[in-house]
Amino acid sequence: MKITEAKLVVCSPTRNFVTLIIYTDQGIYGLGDATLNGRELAVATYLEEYCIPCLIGRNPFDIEDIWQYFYKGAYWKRGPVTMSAIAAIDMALWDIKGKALNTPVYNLLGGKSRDQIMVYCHANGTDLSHTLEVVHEHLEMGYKAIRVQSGIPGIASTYGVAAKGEKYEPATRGLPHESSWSTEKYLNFMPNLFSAVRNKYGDNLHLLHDCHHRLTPIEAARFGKDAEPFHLFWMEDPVSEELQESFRLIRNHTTTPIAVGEIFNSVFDCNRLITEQLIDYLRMTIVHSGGITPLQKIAHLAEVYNVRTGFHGATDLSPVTMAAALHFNTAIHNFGIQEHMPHDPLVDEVFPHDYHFNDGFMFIGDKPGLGVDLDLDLASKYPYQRAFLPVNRREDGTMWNW
Ligand code: KDG
Ligand code: MG
Repeated sequence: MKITEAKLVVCSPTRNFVTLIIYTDQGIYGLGDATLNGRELAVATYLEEYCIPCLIGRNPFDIEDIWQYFYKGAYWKRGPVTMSAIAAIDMALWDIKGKALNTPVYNLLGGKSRDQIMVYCHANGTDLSHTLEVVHEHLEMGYKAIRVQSGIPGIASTYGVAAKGEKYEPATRGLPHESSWSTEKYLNFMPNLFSAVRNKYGDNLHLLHDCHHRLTPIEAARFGKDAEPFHLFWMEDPVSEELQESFRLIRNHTTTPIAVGEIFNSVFDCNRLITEQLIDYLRMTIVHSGGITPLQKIAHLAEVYNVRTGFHGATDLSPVTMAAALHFNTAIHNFGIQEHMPHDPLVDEVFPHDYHFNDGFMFIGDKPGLGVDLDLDLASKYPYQRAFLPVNRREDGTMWNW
């Protein structure tokens, strides 16, 4: 089998997605997600200019060699743009291989370790009582695990919270929105929120929270200690994660489990976190980490150190990534949980897929390959529109992590 052509589809059915389609001489094609929120065209150009010409004529079954060709062979290793581009190629090749062998991708990754994938959803409220209402709505939908984010008294806007009645979406059209931040107000408020959720809904619900990179290590240690009575499933991204040893300090102070990694793109972002057992859940995602091929190696390393997966699954990852993640989660032993932020129904129409949600779990179908397609006609009706993630400043105006 030979790769004959590859093309990119950049579309915006409510939000931007970049999709790579690789075609072969046997009529089989594969899909890969290349979406990097707020930087979509950088990845599209990288693929178009530097990767696609080198793919033509290659045997799509040579997944490992093709991966190394684009990783080692580029000389300029790592980084989210490069790794998202390689991920798209890698996903598409696994899709092709599954279709060619007439089997779902999970069978190529070791077979089924489980039949259902526990997911967590987002309950975002403008204030404490609104958040409690939204938690209730999600419990009614059957979710067993819920991430709670809330507006904080005294801060105009914060991560993860939309205006009342609106759906939260990280990127917005126009120039970047500026939000403001107070660590003090946040740290004082959050334990009240967790306490209110536990008082109202009891102990069985898995409760999660995303600090979104905003604390220092000692502040994160306080956060984790204050959260201990409410036994969170995890605290996510407590600190900015460039410095892996930060997590040792947090770890030394608290038993609240730690999840990190949605902005990682290589094993070298998390090797110490894993081998020194400084975290509990790895949040890397297939699209931003170079694809299924390297993540399989990372997950196997993590298994040795009792670190489980909890892959990123926000709306900026397309249904192609969700399908790939569900195959992956089905196969690996050390699966923990999968994030589920449902796509707009239009996105599901543009990307028809073979997975579904029911009563707190996701189920992958048994179509060959990844089991996801792209409706090219429909996609062409929604052209790319530039959008940005917000930026964040402390109350005195200092730039801070968003
Ligand atoms: O594009 C950025 C979002 O995907 C990210 O902010 C979402 O933190 C996030 C999460 O946990 O889903
Ligand atoms: Mg997050």
